[in-house]
Amino acid sequence: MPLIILNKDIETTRGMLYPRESETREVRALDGIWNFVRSDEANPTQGIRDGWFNDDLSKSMPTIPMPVPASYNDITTEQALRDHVGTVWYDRKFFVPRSWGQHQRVWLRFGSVHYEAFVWINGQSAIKHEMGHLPFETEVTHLLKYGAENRITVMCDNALIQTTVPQGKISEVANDQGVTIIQSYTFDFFNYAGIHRSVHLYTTPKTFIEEVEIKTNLSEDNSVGTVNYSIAVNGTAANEADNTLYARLQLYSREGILVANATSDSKLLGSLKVENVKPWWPYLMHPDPGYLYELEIKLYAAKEQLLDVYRLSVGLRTLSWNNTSFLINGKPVYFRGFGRHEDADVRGKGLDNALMTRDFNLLKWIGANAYRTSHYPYSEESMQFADQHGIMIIDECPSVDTENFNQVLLDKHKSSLEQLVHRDRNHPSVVMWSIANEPRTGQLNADTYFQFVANFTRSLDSTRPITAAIAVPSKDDKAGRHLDIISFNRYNAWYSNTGRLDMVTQRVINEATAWNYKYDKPVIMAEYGADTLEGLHLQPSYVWSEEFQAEVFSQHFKAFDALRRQKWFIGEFVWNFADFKTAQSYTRVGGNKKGVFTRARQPKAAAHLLRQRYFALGREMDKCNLPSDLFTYIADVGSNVQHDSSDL
Ligand code: BDP
Repeated sequence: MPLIILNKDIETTRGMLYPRESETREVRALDGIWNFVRSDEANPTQGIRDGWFNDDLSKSMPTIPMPVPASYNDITTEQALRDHVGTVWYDRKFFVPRSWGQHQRVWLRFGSVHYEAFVWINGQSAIKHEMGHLPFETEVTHLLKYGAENRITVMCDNALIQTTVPQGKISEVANDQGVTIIQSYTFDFFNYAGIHRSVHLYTTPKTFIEEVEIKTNLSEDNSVGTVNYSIAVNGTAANEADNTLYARLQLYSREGILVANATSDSKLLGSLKVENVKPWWPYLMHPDPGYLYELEIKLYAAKEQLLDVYRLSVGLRTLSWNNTSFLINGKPVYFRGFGRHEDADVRGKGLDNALMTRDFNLLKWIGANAYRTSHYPYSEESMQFADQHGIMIIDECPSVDTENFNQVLLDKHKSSLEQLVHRDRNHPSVVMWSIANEPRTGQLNADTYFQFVANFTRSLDSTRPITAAIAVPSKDDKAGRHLDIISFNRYNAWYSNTGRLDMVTQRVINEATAWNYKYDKPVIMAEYGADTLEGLHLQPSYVWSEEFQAEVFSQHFKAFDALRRQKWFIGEFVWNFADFKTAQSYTRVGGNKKGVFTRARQPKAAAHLLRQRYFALGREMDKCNLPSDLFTYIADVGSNVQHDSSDL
């Protein structure tokens, strides 16, 4: 009997604007070295029962130093910590200035903790949050000691079960010492855990700008832009009938010139009109991609009393789609990009600005214009980078390999999308929502389940199309009809017909065509690739060698070019940008090696090939300039055979 799934309401997130300093706000990061303790796996709730949050962890047990942000797994040399299942504890002290205790409010915000977090301030419960990769915050004004030292304690639980997003299984199995607890999961990346992104304290005035939602539009000829805004306020001044609040908005160009201004109505809604607008364009689609304006929002109470100031970047662009194409600013887009991971040695999934900056430099070097945040939301800092550099993002929620569809799971899945859309809705770089990776959409319940998930996402944001990366054969799939764009993952010559380079091109063409035939929607190949051990060279090419990866790509390129002639094929995404760590398995040599870059972010041979293709596509479609080092000089072989950029 199929399970009956109900479409229940999901609570909406409040606030969550990225913490920014202004005339009315201060921000302080609590990043650094915290104290850390691993709980006994057999007794994960001991710390709660014994009240470990009531005093410094180090007073009752030995602690070790732990960096924040970082995954804790690879910081020490202990296997027990790397593979730990269950709870761990962090704490640290910090001072709060006396001045923060007057006329303002203080908020505590986590960029993300994987998977579940429990937070105390000075021994008092502050907030609980379930779900990795997404921010959460709470007011701590009443919990802090001003002009004095404070303590923050965090308990983090990495256990994944059938009703978490993503799903996992915990089992007790016999080992040589008795029994042990095993965490298993089907997804193909290491279940890194801990305080993964920055922890901030920030102040706001008593009545402050809590929400800003931006939607942009362009006139048909892209010459006039509109910024529609809606602001929500938190604070008692908002409730006083005689105190009408209003906002003044000023939009500045990148050069700091005021280009539009407006005063809101009392509902704090309105729009700004920008003449001679510079639209936000993707990288290589325009000579000046990623153009951002700065929107300054000033909140006033009656009699011109300035309450709060918040600034955010705004990119003006339009998105539209139909059953054959996806357009940005009225121009059809062809995606050339990657599936990726937030992953690095030592840090795991911890935010690292050096790594993030290197990754964007590599994306631009290789001529990519997009990536999918496979298989969970990436850091807010990386979303800001993507805005600035014109990299289009297919923004994915943490649902991966979802199966055994049930009501609790559906509610959490929807909540993950609610939190994601709420966090990322103002980013021009976000051009599509991905509601799942490789869900088991052949199952009967998948139809209703994904209908609810897709429609729910649409109800939150109707300005972006919805996709999911599907791996079941198109004939079995029951979710595609609820999507706007079909993405499929397939590993020809790797998981199927291993090593057979002669069994790639036609199969890719056939499968993409079958998806389009079934749903009459645009199609993207969201994953293809081959594991490649850096430095392994074998000629003729052989699986795992650098030669093989390049040839697998090349066989796909032939298919993509044939498909591009059918207008509905709109993108190619290599799996993966860089090598990454996975759970231990005999199919993985130190992790998944399908990276075009190594885990240390150096190119494998195929990176150079991919670079030539991505720039060739940019040249053909968007007339982009080619980098001078795209082709290496080989020989002066005469005027009719030139192996340089003029061949394009
Ligand atoms: C795909 C998954 C991805 C894996 C990849 C692989 O979507 O997460 O890493 O396979 O096996 O099915 O390399």
